[in-house]
Amino acid sequence: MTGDSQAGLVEDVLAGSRRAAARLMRLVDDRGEGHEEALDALFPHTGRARVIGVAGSPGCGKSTLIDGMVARFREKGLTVGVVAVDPSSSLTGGALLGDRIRMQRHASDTGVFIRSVATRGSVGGVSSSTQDIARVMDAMGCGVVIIETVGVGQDEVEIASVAHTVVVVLSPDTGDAVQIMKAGIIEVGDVFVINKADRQGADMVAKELAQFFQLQGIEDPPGVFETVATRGEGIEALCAALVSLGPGVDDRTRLRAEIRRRLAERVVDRLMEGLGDELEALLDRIEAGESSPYAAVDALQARLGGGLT
Ligand SMILES: Nc1nc2c(ncn2[C@@H]2O[C@H](COP(=O)(O)OP(=O)(O)OP(=O)(O)O)[C@@H](O)[C@H]2O)c(=O)[nH]1
Ligand SMILES: [Mg+2]
Repeated sequence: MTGDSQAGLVEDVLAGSRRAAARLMRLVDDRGEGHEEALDALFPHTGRARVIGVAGSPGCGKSTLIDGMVARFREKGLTVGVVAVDPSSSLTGGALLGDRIRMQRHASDTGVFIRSVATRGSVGGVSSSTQDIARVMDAMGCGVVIIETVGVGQDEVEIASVAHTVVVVLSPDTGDAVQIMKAGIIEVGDVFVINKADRQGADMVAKELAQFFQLQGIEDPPGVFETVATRGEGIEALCAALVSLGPGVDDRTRLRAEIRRRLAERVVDRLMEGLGDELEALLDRIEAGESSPYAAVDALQARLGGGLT
């Protein structure tokens, strides 16, 4: 893509074009040529959207809940972006997408933008693409961006650095509460939802959660909402709370963490690219026991004239 057409693309995104946004998101997700420049150009126009992370075990009802949340936010006149992080789509080629995203009723609404991304084995689960796509939605004027992440553990912990507010969804299906507590997720949850409140055991989950907050000596425990996402019950109260909540982590801290991560990624990419064929030779030597990763980094650093320190 030429610089010119890319600048045009960015302009169109800023003007709110859905087609341009879809193209840019594809470029970003593919890490295509010029995506970094495009993101840089968008960067000053971002930071207005309220980013809400929705995390919880597979099947706890996140997508169904988000579907209801989208409807509520739309009623309030907000445009909404949804990014569904799909850890399996790198394997299935996104074949499961239709099953995962239960938001079809919003498909024809031009005030709603839904996009799925693969995590591609990113360490923290929430891939850089996710954050970048959320930024594109932000730049195109979405008032709210909701990020759905699957799994328990790292994914949710990283979501805290991306989202203003993290909603942790539990359900009475599987010893969910215990699992979540083990994974250290409590710390990142600004709001807790016990979904599938129509099922037996929901009260038990609520009790366990309350006990946990008490045991931890948390004086001002986060809000806990019971929902039946399939019937849209409890979602209004949840959304009202989300709107009234201040950001969980202060904006500047989060922004700096994001910039730091982005810089680190690019530095690593550039260095690895810069090594070119030398990289394979280096790997050969380390594999043969003639060098070590540490020695290799020292040698690289020396070559950069201390430029890494
Ligand atoms: N009984 C009951 N079932 C629900 C409720 N919410 C969601 N479900 C059902 O639970 C199943 C999973 O719902 P999803 O919304 O796809 O859950 P998810 O957490 O997004 O799932 P993954 O994206 O695969 O992790 C579906 O069959 C839903 O219809 C609820 O409140 N009560
Ligand atoms: Mg889902």
